[in-house]
Amino acid sequence: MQSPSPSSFKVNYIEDYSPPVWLTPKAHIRFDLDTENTIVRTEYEVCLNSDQNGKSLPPLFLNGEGLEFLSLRVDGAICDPGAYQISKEGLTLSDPPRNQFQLVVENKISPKRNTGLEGLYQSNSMLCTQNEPEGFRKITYSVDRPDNMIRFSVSLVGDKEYFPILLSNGNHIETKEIHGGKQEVIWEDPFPKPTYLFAIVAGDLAEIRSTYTTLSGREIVLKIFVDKGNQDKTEFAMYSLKEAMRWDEETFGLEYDLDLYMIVAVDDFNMGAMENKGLNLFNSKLVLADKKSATDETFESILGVVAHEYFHNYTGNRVTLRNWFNLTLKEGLTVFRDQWFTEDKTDPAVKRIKDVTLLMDHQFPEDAGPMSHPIVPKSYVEMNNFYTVTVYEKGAEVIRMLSVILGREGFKKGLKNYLNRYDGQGVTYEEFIHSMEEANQLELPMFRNWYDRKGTPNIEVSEDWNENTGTYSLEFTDTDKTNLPLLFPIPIALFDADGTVLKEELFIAKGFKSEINWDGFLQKPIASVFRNFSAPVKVKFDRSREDIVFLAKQEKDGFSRFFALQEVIKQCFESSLEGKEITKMPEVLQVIENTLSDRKNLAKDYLSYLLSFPSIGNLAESLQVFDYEIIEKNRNLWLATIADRFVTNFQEIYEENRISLPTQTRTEIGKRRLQNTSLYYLFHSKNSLNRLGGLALQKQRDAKHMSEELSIVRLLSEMNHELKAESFAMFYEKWKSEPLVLDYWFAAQVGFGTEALETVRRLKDHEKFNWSNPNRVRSLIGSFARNPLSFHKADGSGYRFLGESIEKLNSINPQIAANLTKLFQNAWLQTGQRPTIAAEVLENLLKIPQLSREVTEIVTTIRKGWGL
Ligand code: B3K
Ligand code: ZN
Repeated sequence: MQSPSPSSFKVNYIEDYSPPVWLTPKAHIRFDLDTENTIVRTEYEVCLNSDQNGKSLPPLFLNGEGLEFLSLRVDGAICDPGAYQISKEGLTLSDPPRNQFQLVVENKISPKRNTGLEGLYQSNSMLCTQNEPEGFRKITYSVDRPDNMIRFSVSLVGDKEYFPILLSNGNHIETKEIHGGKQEVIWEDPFPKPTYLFAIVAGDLAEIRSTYTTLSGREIVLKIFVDKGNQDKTEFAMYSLKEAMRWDEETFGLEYDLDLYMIVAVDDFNMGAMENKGLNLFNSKLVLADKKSATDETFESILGVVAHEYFHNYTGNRVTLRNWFNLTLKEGLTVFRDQWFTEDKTDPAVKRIKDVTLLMDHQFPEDAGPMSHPIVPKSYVEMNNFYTVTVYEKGAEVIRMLSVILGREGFKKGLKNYLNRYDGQGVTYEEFIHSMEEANQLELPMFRNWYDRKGTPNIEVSEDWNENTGTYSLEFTDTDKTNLPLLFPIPIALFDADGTVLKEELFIAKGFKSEINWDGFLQKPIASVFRNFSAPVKVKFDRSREDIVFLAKQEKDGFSRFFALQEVIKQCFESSLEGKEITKMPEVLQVIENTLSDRKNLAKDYLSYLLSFPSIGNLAESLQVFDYEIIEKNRNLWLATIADRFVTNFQEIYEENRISLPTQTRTEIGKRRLQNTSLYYLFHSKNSLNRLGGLALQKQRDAKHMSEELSIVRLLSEMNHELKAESFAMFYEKWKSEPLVLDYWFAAQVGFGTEALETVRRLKDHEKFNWSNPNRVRSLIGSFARNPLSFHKADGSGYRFLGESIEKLNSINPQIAANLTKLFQNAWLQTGQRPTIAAEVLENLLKIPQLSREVTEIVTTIRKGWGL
């Protein structure tokens, strides 16, 4: 994203970075907690970062936003008002006394009025914090930047009845009773950390306790805190935490470094979770789960996110960032670590399929649109806008490339080197790559360009086989020769016609053109390139469809087989859009038939992916065709053709998997997915639709696992089946008192079909909907805007509705409003009046008085990208 300078908002540029002038190596904060008025008293040891050599001391600036200033003391003496200035951005002490001194500042905040959920805020009856990236300045005055490392101690004072539980980072030091029914709890964190990792929690919560013994024999106490009544939904999160702890010890030799690890579930939370040192805060939807109320996808997200936050303890917390431009240093790396963990704990091919699908469906469009930015952005107005799929998912792909180039053992050596060298410091991606190179004794200069180049590279592949000499060669061309040259790994396999692997090789492409060749081929081999999706690029391989069909049947790499199969479908689908007859496209039926006949050799979960038909959004993105209604119409035709042709097989698969145990094992998860996949096709078969409705409702009624129950609700909704209203009503009756389950219900009603606008308008006034809760907004408004058939309506009604929602949210929660604004990014690619109407909606947003920095930046960037 190019961050333009929208009106009065300041732009931060990477080249302007300079180290902090003043540091605050030690802080003691006392909170007098109250939902309406909390008093914060912060005591800092302040020191100059570098020796000023007798020159006069520079002023000290402390960030502070929306704080009510109360008092300032320097070295114990109260400052008179002439000695400092208070502005909208913070506090300036013009004339610091020495290069080292003590400063005490007092201010007041109101957690209750903080609906943006950044800083200290209230969620139900609990008080909690979210400080990354720049929320700390909404709590107290501070040098609020990640390269200022602080040793914190905290004293929390609160009413014992309201806030029996008072938590912060590190170790619990003591609890004291004080007069007036209050208590004071003191915490101290031995590890220096930036402000963004600071956290407190106060509330009347239930505690679930367990222990974990490290490989070296230390016992760590693990605690999960939830609202009372939810204790029985934490088993899976606790299990996930222990698995993650063990995995990081076994894989990287990393052992947890405190004696206590805490997770708190919060209902009102802007994102998934937050890795505060020793005190992770989680969106409750990523902690609370049982088989009746959570889907298999939710269980897997819990596993991945609990692990992700835990892994940050080293990659992020112990070694942190020098500045926010380098966010991907901790996020790309930690996403890669959590992906690896889940691959080890589940099925590596399935996990890779899910991760690459996410990248292609969300990151590729971001990188092709107005918000495209390198994984290290060069400027930002509001850092919260840069927690993007590019920084996270493409960032993880870049790290993965290193692991392919160096091998997993070489990667482990490199990571150890990095963590040892930079422990306790804030660094950049340069230090990371250097550590990798150093540990492996090699140099990868061009690799660094991945951090600066935006857009998805297009790589053209061509092959050549010389019948006479037996030479077979592959050439790789990066088509954008004006851009920065790259280095990327290409694992290659060459097959003979029987499916035997003749050669397996890791080729490292460098620069704009690279070539590799082999001798001794009496017949042309069939090549599989970029196996397991080895680089975040778009590959165009000019080859026969026959070869792709071959790979869809024979490739041994699970991901690449899936990818080839999808490629066959997409190519044929594209031809059908051009008006060619489906019956003339036998390859799709052929590869599906092959998969079906091979099914006993394949894991159930994996098989369900091989049999899945690409979504409307995925087809649109891959083929760059944005007429969603035409795509939907053709897709339904294809589904019906496949369903009719293989109806007996799908019935068999359904029968074989109809009964599953409600447990989270690979087999049972696979069975549930196969039930859904086969039912999905059966519903598309022309003959069985009506007969199946009754069966589906019965299945919904009898379901023992949320994945079974919800899949019916979704299916009937997507089919616009006459029984869908009954299905929604039944679901609601059963779950009306469980907000997290109702989120599935909201989403299922607006996520499909062309008529979701009316539904979303009705549901936004539903008694269970709440604009202040990010989970509700994401499931209702977000799901609507991700339903291309309704959001991109030709008359612009979908765009207008989203515009109204953004306006409403702008004053409640700007971060959530900005995230929704991003969904306009591809409106420019649409046909008819759509781009004009989208542009008008965005222009009107700019007219809102008090438009937040968050929304302003996104609107301005999109408009600029559209040339407006
Ligand atoms: N680091 C947090 C994300 C913070 C988002 C701030 N808008 C969670 C994570 O990525 O682990
Ligand atoms: Zn993270």
